[in-house]
Amino acid sequence: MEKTYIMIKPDGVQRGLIGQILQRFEAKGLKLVASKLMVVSKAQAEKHYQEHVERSFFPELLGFITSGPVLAMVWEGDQAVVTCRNLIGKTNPVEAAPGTIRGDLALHTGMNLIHGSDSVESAEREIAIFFEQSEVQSYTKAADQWV
Ligand code: DAT
Ligand code: MG
Repeated sequence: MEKTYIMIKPDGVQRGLIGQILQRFEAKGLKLVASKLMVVSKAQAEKHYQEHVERSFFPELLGFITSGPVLAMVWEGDQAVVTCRNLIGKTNPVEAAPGTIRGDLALHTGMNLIHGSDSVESAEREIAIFFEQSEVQSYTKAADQWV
């Protein structure tokens, strides 16, 4: 089953949006298989955002993502990567469709509430930055057959 790395960023934690964001993933029928509230280290942030190292906003991005606790998670399901990206919406909340997390709850690119892996390869890489294998659960949900 496909897994994806999802992270509620410091703005989402500070704004008290954890509950309503998680509700959207649960309601969709995805399965939570790992989660922890943690402060991202500079080394983890640099690895996680390595594709953006040359961008002008990189220092700001590192400062932001390490500025307070995040909720790091792994969600599992059929096509979990693209499904979660669709729930999250476009990077710039101005362009994110209503009904998406960023479209409904965010205003600015720099404070867009949540991260979701952009491919299966990215998901595997990102999950390994934030979780030990033993922290990722494998279990059956009775409702899975109804989703
Ligand atoms: P996404 O988070 O949708 O995968 P991304 O990988 O292109 O988007 O960028 C990672 C994060 O970097 C993004 O969520 C917010 C920040 N970011 C992207 N483009 C930016 C820009 N032009 N100015 C400031 N921050 C930006
Ligand atoms: Mg990205």
